[in-house]
Parts: sequence; C-alpha cells; structure tokens
Amino acid sequence: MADERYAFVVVSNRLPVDRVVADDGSASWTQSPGGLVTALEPVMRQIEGAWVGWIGQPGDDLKPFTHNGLRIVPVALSEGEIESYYEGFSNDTIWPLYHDVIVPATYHRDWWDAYVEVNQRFADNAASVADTGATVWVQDYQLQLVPRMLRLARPDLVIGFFNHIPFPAYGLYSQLPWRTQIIEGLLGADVLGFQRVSDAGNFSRAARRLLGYTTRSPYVDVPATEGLPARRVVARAFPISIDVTAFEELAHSPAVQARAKEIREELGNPKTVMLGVDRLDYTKGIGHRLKAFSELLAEGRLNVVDVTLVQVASPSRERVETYKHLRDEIELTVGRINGDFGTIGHQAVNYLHHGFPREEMAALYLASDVMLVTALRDGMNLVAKEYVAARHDEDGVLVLSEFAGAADELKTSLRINPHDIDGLKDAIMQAVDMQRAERRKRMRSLRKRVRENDVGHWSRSFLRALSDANGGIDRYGFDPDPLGDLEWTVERPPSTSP
Ligand code: GDG
Repeated sequence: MADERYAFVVVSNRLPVDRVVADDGSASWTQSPGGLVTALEPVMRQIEGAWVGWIGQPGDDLKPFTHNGLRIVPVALSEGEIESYYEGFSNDTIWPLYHDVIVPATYHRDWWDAYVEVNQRFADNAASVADTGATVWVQDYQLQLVPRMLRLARPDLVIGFFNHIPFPAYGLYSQLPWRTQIIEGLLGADVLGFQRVSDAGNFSRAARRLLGYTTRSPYVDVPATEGLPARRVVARAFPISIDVTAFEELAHSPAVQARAKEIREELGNPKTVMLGVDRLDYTKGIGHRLKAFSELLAEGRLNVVDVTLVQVASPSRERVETYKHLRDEIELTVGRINGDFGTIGHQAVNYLHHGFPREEMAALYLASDVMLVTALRDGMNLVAKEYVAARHDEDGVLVLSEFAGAADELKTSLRINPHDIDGLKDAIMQAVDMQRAERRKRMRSLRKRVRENDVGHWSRSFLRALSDANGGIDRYGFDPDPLGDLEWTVERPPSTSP
C-alpha cells in the first residue's frame, strides 16, 4: 500500500518510463515516448497526479518513485503473466478481435483468468493511491475490467476509460466467450471514450444486446447492481490527436530540413518519394500497399528511376507467433519486389525494420511526396496526423484508408479502401500526378483540421466530460479549464514499440 494519495491517477498497461539496466547491473529510467504522456503531462503536473502501470519487463514489486516530476506507481508482472495476460489475452485475443479478425482471435480460458487477475492488480494499485473523490483515467484494451473493479472497491472515485483501438461490430464482438464480463467491466466507468462515433455505437449496441440496458446516444443507463446505485454512463467519441505544435517546431528546425534534403539525395533524387511508417502489424495493410506498388511497377505505370517507396516497419510484439509470420511474409515480398524491379542504382522499396528518433521521422515526412496509410483497421493512426503536422510547406499528398479513425477528420486526403487494390493503385497514381495547386489546397485544409483538434484538445474534452458527468468541478475539486493555458510541449526520446 502506498502512503501518498493523489487527486488524479492515470492507469495504463505501460508506464511512460522504461527501465534501463546497464552492464554493471545498475538501473535507471528514461521517459518513453507517446502522445499519451504528452497529453497528460500538463494535467499530471497541475492536479498532482500519479501514473500506475507496468515497467515493461518481468520482475518483482518496485516501490513508487518520482521521475522527472511524474509520480510513478509500478505494477509487477511475472514472466508467465506477460505471456498470458499481455501477449496472450491482450495481443492475441482482444487485438485481433477488435481489429475485425484480420487474423483469427485465439481464445484460451487460462489467458482470461490471467487477464482478470492482472486487471485486479492494476485496480488495487490505483485504488491504493487515489485520494477520496479522485479522478482515475484508465487507458486501453489491456485494462477493460479495471473500471468496474475500481467502482466496486471505491464508489467515491470518478472513473474514465479511453479505448485507443476500434470497438468491433456486435456480429464479431459476440464471438468473445467473456463478452458480457468485458461490457460490465467497462460500464464501471462514468465516461467511456472511443476513437470514432461508430466505435461508441458498437459498444452501446453490445451493452443493449448483452445486458438489455437502455441506451440513447451518448448514454447507457446502468441499473442498480451489487449495492451500487443506478448510474448513467456516457459512451462517445473523443478522437485522439498529436502534439501539433511540437511536431511543427521539429519540422521547422534547420537540422530536420537539411536532413530531409539529404534523404532525397541518398535515395538518388527520384521525382517521387513515397513513404509508409507503421509498427510491423497486420492491421496496417503493409502487404496491400506493397501489392499495389509492385503491380504499378509491373504495368509500367511507375518505374524505379522516378519513384521510390520508403517503408519504415518498426519492430513490434516479436514474441507473438502471428507477428513472426507477418515479418517473414513482408520481408519476402520486399525482397521479391526489389529483385524483380530494382537496378544497381535504384531500389524499388527501401525497407527499414528498426525505430528512428523523432527528428528522423519528421525529416522522412518532409522528404516524402506521398504518404501511404493503408490500414485494414486502425483506431486512429497518428502517423497520418504527424505527416500533416510536419508539412508546413503545404505540400505532400496523404493517401488514407477509410478504415483508420483519422479518415473521419482528414477528409481532403485521398481516401481509399485498401482491399480494393485497383482503387488503391489509382489513388497512388492520382497522388503522384497531382498538381501543386491541388496539393496545397488539400494539405491546407488537412492542416487546419489537425491544428483544431490537437492532443491537448483531446485530453481537455475528455476530462471536461468526466467532470460534467459528475456534477461539475466543485464536487471533485478539479477544473480542466485552466489546462488551456499550459504549455504542451515536452521532450520525447526515440520511440519503441508498444
Ligand atoms: C495505437 C492504435 C491509435 C512509429 N515508428 C516509429 C515511431 N513511431 C510512432 C509514430 C506514431 C506512433 O509511433 C504510432 O501511432 P499509430 O497511431 O500510427 O499506431 P499504434 O502504435 O498502432 O497506436 C492507433 C494510437 O494507439 C493512439 O490512440 O492512433 O490506432 O493502434 O506516433 O510516429 N516513432 C519514432 N520512431 C519510429 O521508428 N520516433
């Protein structure tokens, strides 16, 4: 039990810090990347917050500590729990199911047991550091049972939950053997946030179908149960975004601009540089993108002297079997395309299976004429928003899958259905051939949209909804409004995969 109590607690599977163990065995902490830290850091500092999460490695209990002004409450996971709760139930059951079963979801009863047990541990840790009437914001699909567990233990808390990935249609969701428990788990929250309006709708339908609860968007009425009074839960969309100002600043820096030029030179100054940036995940549609590109090369509509595709595929979940297969498949395809179409001086696909510092990412965005986001299903896709934020020159064309949450907002992108390879090929050609005036017009309107809804706007609106759902600010002693005056920019080190 920790001694300190906090008015605001964030709970996420991973902490915003990574433990680095040196050769001599000494351990230190570095802040890990991500929009979530950026979005929540000002709130944490203003309302004296604590962050509850896993350190990313197996190990014993660590005492709470402060890093860079953030109060950190580590949750320990054993090697077995990492396999069953994290790699198993989170990444091999929920992840594929919630991404429309692009690969089959695996159902194991012992994975579920571990998921319940570990969720309870996160809830216990959060309850032990939350002050009376505190606000607790739970993040993402690994922790869907935590809201209910917290509510039962601490009915005084204000509880929010945000789902970073899609919520599937009932026809798919209903496969899940523990479908009712998950809905009940989530409904422990006061406010449930989703990326898209359709995700919130899918959730509400599941609550209606499985529990018979009355729903009228954005509300789900939960009757009195287990000694708790009847409650009205808000379930609606809060599309997440990026730290636009920080990204713009990065893209404006002379070093990044010089690097962007250098990248084009290193690629042999082709007329068109196309770019893909994804975690190496089957949801991202990397194979569909490569297929469209290779057919365009085979048909002579594109050639390797004029066009190069740079594909950054950052390593992800490498211990999960499906991801090992995916890597083999993608690397075989890249090898084939380069073998079939490459010349001594010109590679068709420049494939990079490693992470880069943010500066290099910004330089890549600036150096690329066409950004390809071809996800088969994606909660939001922040890469699309980063590309737009980086393009202060109002140039560049975004090709964007309609199956990514970002498509709801970025309407002047070239929106595509990645399953329709002919349509994707035509969109790529349209992007390659687009005139400067049209590129500028489209990019201007994309930039306006991304600026209007940055990550600060996202966290403020979620916290405001949470506060409103609980009768306003006075009762809970926190006012999200002054957050607008805070500085959102923070330093972030290079990314690692989640
Ligand atoms: C989940 C949901 C939702 C990637 N490679 C490198 C690197 N990255 C950064 C990107 C971007 C982030 O990682 C990836 O974010 P995405 O949104 O594209 O995708 P997921 O990782 O699947 O995220 C997604 C998101 O949560 C937020 O709610 O949008 O739908 O699946 O920021 O730039 N960053 C650096 N080097 C890399 O090599 N520095």
